[in-house]
Amino acid sequence: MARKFFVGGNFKMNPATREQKRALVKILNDANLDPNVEVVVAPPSLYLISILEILRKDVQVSAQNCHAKASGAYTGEISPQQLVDAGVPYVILGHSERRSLFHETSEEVAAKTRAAIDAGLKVILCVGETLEEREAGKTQAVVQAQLAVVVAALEPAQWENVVIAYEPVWAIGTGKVATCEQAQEVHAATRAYISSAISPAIADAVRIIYGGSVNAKNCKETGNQPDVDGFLVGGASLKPEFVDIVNTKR
Ligand code: G2H
Repeated sequence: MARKFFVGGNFKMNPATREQKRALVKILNDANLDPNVEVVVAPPSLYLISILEILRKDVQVSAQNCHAKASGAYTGEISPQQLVDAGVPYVILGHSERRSLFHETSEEVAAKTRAAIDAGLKVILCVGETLEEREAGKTQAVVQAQLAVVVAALEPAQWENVVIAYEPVWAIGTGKVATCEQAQEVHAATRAYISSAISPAIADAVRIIYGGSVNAKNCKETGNQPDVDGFLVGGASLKPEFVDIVNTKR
């Protein structure tokens, strides 16, 4: 089954002003984007609704996080139900910055993933190893342990609403991109894991995208690997070169 190429832009806590936000949207609105690519941008929650209103309709919007509960006394949080009500189709969960800086455990990520999908969202689920773990030969064990908790939390059919983002922590925002061979190796092993843990059909259909210092120069080689189904882009999603990354396959 052909998997649709997926390119996400994770703006993180950027841009700094509403004027810069409008300029970013203008780049996308004016761009000639490959229609065969699913494009999703994830601005800070403050900008979700205003970006939805001005962004071209063939580019979707994602939140960068959500809570597992539908409502309640959780100061500072946003629920999956609120995102659905606002017309937001995607949420990024388990980003390494959430795991490390905000101490989110794999169990919390799995609970959020289940709650988000139950509420009607699609999830960009981030996994990845630290440099120390890679050097200890634990890359696949770490990635599979992060995924195993989600496998246990979801019904098999819910995986059609998940895009897995492999983001080696050592490559995030560091300029040290994984080689295309390193990315392909982890993506292929992850697909094999999904095949044995859930089913071959789900493994064949699920998109596994790469994230970590992706830019317009390094996207082609990695994007052409058989198990790389797209990218989650951070820093470069704030620049005009994001359009070139969306158009990797052209
Ligand atoms: C990894 C990535 C986007 P960057 O976090 O999720 O960011 O491309 O800046 O490494």
